[in-house]
Amino acid sequence: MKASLLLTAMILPFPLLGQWQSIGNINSYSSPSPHEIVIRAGSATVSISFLAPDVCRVLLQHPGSKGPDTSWALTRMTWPQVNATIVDTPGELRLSSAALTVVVEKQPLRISFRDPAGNVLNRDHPGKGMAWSGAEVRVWKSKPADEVYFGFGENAGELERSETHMAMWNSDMPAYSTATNPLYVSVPFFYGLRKGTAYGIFFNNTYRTSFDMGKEANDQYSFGAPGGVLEYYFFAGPTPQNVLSRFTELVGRMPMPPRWSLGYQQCRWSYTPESRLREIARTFREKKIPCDVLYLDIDYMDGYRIFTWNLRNFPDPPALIRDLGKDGFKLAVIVDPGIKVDSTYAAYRSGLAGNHFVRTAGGSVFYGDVWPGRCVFPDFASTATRRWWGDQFSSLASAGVRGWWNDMNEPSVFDVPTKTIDVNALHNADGRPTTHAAFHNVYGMMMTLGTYEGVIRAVPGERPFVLTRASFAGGQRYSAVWTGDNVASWEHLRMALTMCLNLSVSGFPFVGSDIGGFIGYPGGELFARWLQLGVFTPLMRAHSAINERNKEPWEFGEEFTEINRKTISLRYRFLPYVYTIMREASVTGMPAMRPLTFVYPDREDYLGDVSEFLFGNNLLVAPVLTQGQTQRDVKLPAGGWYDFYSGRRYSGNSRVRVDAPLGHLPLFARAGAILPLQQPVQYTSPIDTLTLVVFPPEGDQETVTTLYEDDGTSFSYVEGEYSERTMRQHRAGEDLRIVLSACKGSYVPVPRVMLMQVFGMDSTVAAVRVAGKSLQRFHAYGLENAPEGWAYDHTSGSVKAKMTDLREEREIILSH
Ligand code: MIG
Repeated sequence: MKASLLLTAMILPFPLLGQWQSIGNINSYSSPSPHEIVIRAGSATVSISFLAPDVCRVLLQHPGSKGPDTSWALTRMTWPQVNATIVDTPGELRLSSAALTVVVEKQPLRISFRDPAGNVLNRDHPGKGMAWSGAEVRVWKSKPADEVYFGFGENAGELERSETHMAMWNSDMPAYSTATNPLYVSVPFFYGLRKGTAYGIFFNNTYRTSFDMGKEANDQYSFGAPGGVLEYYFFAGPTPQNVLSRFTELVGRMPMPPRWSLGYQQCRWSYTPESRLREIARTFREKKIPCDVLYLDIDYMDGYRIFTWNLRNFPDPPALIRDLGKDGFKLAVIVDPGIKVDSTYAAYRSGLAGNHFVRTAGGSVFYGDVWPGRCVFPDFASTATRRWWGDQFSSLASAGVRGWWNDMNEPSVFDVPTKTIDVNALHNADGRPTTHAAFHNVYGMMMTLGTYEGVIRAVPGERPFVLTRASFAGGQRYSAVWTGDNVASWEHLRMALTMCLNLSVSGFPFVGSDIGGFIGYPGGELFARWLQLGVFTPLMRAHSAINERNKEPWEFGEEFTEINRKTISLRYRFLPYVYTIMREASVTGMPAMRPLTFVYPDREDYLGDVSEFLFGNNLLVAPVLTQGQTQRDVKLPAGGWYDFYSGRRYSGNSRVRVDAPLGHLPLFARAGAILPLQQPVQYTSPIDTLTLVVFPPEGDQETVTTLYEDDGTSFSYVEGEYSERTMRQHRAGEDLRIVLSACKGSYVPVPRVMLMQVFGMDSTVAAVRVAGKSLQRFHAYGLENAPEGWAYDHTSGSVKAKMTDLREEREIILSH
């Protein structure tokens, strides 16, 4: 008994409860505007306000809090006035919008959120509620037994997080495991899900926040931080998609990445000297394995001095990059934050002269060891420093570098016991001195901001591609994320998928893992399977640690080379779809990779199994994640589904077993979808053949799919220079009617052929009419050489139609 009590005390994530001061009774309140109440309760002040009918902000200020933080995460600061009413009764205050009622009990102050029907969505724990202890803040919430949680940014464990404890503190954790926490990226945001209804909470605090989701006691959960204010945003849902839409409205969404960054990317630590890099480039082209991006890791630099070249190994970078460019490659290089202490090194000198480095509490420059030896660290909290940092990119950019890999930006420091900058060190933060304890979690994100803006200045008019290891809520505004130093194991393949999904539902759509594993050797089978998953992770990049055997896609023997070529080619065929999905993410916040739980919150069986997921709304991906497996089970959601390759139709809400031999990635298209694909290419080049693979809808439903295109590199899409069309389809009896809308936007793709492949139609189709005119009918083999026409292809059981792609609206009818 005694021993177990002691144990409980030891594992409590906070000092004993007695030291916490829970918020007490309400003394008075005011209402500075109709959608806001400000409550005095003892020495504390609580502000509750609506940003939107379904978004509510709660802010606690207590005697120990130092006022609101600089808000690093938020982008949207002004929201329209929300119609709300305030009702004051002896026992409680109610603040209601059309979508949400906040009930504040007065004695003591406890908050609950209710839907318009009065159902409680979330409530403070009656015994504790909001509390503080010195500078620490925490809130305890009631946890219904059937409520589950997901989100929380980068996490290698299960998607569902109830009964776990998590901290957020960006950390360099090579060879992490499912239990390693924290990792590189912090997103203090989560979903609560109960009986199919979701709400979301964003804890807007950059300190080392912690989340106890019912581990401490199973009737409650809590979140808090050792400093800063208790400020959180409550999103009423009721779907996870509603929650994510509002969360990303608050913290921002991803701008469109350059199209080439959605091609295959090849990295290793390190391709050096330049002859090795050229050999890699040549091998891709010789072996006809598509690839867009090659990387240089830390060894391209002169003694790890950021923004320099080792001119012995890379004597003429512009010439090298020009040659790579002729073969269709872009070059990305790594940059670390640590600047080598060296009075002959320009970046060190100018950074010191401009006072751009982090200082200790005592006011001297903070030093720490990283790759270059003794280093100083740019203070990314200050605008002037981010500008100085960004300006350093001009020479790399003018040499032709186009990808910016931001590593070690937790930041990772080798020789300090805490492995990072001292928490008492000071960031200037534009004249509002901020401790590293407060800034740590946003250090990486602000580095990516400095990088992103600097690169835009250096290469005006082009979208930057920035890739980062560390980031924070909202970091998707500036950078893609990869999941750090993983291991070549089957378990890590599964972890890669979970981590990408966790990041995706936490606001980061542009994610990927080191394909094949960073540490260790995967062998052919694991590499091939990992690459297959990579087709449907937006960032498709293979990487390897130093001193590992070569792991390029051709390094596993001829049989695997063939499989890997086919896999990477599949990604390129899917690019129009992938690009459209990224556009959707940038406009709506919906990620490319969607756990089934996120889309079907009422299906409890999806919660514990993320081995299949949606890529966009119309494609179900069921990768093989287990050694030796050549078949797998798939739990198809409701509606109809088609095997993407064979066109075989499956009824939804079913469990099917499908073949998945080594070279095969099981994919299912949603009935009603039109998947836009393109011709095979060696690197992202304009679409000359647009293929629309049509999977007819169920019954007499009308369905809509979108195709989005733009020039792929500039910002002119923001001004409307894009091409967007909807593709509707609808069965009329046995017949099928497809309507391609006129293209919206001013971007005009190159003239091209459009191929349609329509599954789910029988061979008795007698005519295909396009805009009222009958197409000529061919035998399947005859269609190849005809400029227009149609055929029934008995081999694939599909109707194939060929025509010129036009920007006008067109109706296409398949009739019997
Ligand atoms: O301390 O630059 O996660 O991708 O290859 C290791 C060398 C530093 C860690 C990155 C990894 C990169 C490596 N870096």
